[in-house]
Amino acid sequence: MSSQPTAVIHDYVGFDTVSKQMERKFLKRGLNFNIILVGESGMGKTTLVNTIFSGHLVDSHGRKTAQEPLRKTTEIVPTTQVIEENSIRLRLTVVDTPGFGDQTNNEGCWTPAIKYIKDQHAAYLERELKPQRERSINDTRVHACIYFLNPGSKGLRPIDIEVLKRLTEVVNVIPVLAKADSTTIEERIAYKKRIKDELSQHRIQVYPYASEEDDEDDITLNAAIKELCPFAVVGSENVFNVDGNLIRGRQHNWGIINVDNEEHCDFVQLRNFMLRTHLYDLIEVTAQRHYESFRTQQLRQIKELRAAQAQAQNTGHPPMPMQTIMNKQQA
Ligand SMILES: Nc1nc2c(ncn2[C@@H]2O[C@H](COP(=O)(O)OP(=O)(O)OP(=O)(O)O)[C@@H](O)[C@H]2O)c(=O)[nH]1
Ligand SMILES: [Mg+2]
Repeated sequence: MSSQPTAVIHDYVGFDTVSKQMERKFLKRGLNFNIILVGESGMGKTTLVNTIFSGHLVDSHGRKTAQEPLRKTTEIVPTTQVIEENSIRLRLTVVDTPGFGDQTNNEGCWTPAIKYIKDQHAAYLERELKPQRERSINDTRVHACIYFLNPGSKGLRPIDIEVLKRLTEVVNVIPVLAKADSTTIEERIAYKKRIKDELSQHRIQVYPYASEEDDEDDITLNAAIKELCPFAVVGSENVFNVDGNLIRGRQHNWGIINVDNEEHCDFVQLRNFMLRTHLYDLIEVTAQRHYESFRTQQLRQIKELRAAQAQAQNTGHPPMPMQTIMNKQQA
């Protein structure tokens, strides 16, 4: 069989406008970006939510002012804000979770966070499998998980290893060194190195992952991110007036640590990494790696259950509705 010759078109066709078309679709639809915060109790998760949203949430946590002490988080709390930049709409949701680690038995402390992540995958799959699919599904899948490490610990504790192993199977995990203002520069450097070594020793793969599609720029950028990891973060809801400039920070005996100063901590680098340089990749990797593996597993189980049902039907039992099958799998 002879192969078809490939015609070469020399005239300008204009398909390069596709990027403009895609941009217009994006503008219309907007983006959903969802982050979950997980880690030991008292490590500053709720404070970081308030730092990200610039202290607008004081009231939603039952407090009148940022000076009142924060309560321990006892349930999953998603907070959403729509941000618009150059007519691109970003629906940013940050999910706060109850902390763990202060009980003698922390068995299953990861369950609420993992369940939340899987529930969002299941909700997405359910809508995808509807006979009449929606044109665009409201994406509540979790695109990034910020995992808080205790600066007072010598490195990864057994509980961190256990939780991180489970989380990295279902979501893009970004580890952070919590309350970094309680460490000296030397301690931070040593801590970061130890965490990197231990992550590799325990084969815990945190985000970003190397991809065959990476070009030189991606490789350089990801190497810089890997170097910073775990990001040393400081959260604060307090604003100080320093020489006429309002800064968000924490007061110490020796001065004020400025949350937004890249020389004081990595908060700005973390925000830029998630919302500026890797926003789209985090969304894409969630869909292609984490959601895809959830979807494959679920569909395989549905197929197996269906087969078992067909067999049961032969013995006179009615078929089980799809929703019941999916609920059974989630349980
Ligand atoms: N020094 C320092 N203290 C912090 C930082 N972030 C939060 N804190 C303080 O740590 C305490 C606990 O903060 P939370 O934000 O409630 O901690 P959490 O992780 O949400 O705790 P749970 O809700 O119990 O899981 C509060 O007194 C905060 O002001 C930080 O970056 N540095
Ligand atoms: Mg909290």
